[in-house]
Amino acid sequence: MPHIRLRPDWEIPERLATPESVYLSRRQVVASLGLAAAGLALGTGTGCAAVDDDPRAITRPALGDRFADRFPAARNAAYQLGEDHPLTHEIIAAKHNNFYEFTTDKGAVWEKAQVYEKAGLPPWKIEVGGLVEKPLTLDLDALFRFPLEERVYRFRCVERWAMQVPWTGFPLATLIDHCKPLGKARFVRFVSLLDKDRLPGQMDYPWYPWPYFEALRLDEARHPVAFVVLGVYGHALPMQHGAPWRLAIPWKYGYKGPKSVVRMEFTAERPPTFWNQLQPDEYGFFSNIDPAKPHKRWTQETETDIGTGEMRKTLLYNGYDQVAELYDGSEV
Ligand SMILES: Nc1nc2c(c(=O)[nH]1)N[C@H]1C(S)=C(S)[C@@H](COP(=O)(O)O)O[C@H]1N2
Ligand SMILES: [Mo]
Repeated sequence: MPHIRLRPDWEIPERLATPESVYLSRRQVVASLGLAAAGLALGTGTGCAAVDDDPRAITRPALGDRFADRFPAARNAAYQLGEDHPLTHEIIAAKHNNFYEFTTDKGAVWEKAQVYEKAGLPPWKIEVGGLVEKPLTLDLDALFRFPLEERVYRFRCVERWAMQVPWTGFPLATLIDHCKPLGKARFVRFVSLLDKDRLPGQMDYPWYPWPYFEALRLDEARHPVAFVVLGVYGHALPMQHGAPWRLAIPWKYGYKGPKSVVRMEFTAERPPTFWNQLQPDEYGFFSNIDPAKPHKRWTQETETDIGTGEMRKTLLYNGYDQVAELYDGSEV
């Protein structure tokens, strides 16, 4: 099987936003380990015998056959895309990922994720706390019990790459109602998996404030377009897309959709978020897709489709105009 690597020259990694102090500490870490020269050799697992290049292995659900009977789910006709936005090929989407818990190399996340997943996911629970009637814990059985539907969504990373994928899941509003937040809750915070002994990115990049954390204003999280994702392309999620569940908030840049979530918390105050905390002038809390709001280091007027390579105009809210009702224009 030839090894297809998608590394286009238009790529601008989010990691270039890493503050200087952080790079400095990285150099110190590398130097102290005497690994500076060997840095590249430690890179991806390409060619490593443990990685299975078979397309079925690349897209295999991280939960194996568990919950296979929940898929495929009926497509919701209200969320389809026109011919100008063709579905991205499953393998292309599966081999071009941002998931820093594995690696900052978008073309190698799937390999690292596969190695991790083969050793088994930790026992999965979702802890729900903060301003709720009663703190609760959801297990995977409870999560996969909600009625599922498929939605074809646009996806847009702040780095200007875009794709169209069929997610399977249910509205985030359904999950929020299930958690019974108190009236004074105004935000909801999500925390991703922490596994410092096994997740290569958490071991290799100790300067990031692990685990990954994101948040939404509660009215945004309750908007019908905000989606809990349990599957993609008609089956449960492979690890690189954020198994066992992640969020799809298609009118915001990709980093507002945390993967492999283990905790939800309802708060009255706006919680800090991973990228906003690292670089507030480049990654706003709201981060709504807007061609008229350039990133500090590049324009956001255009985007490139990772499937077709086509460059096209960025749309306000990524084309999800129905969310405009949430905003008064002051959000950054
Ligand atoms: N936990 C976690 N969630 C994450 C990220 C991450 O590094 N860690 N990256 C974000 C970014 S920047 C993007 S663009 C999307 C990528 O999703 P995909 O790889 O499934 O396309 O995941 C988002 N969610
Ligand atoms: Mo991203």
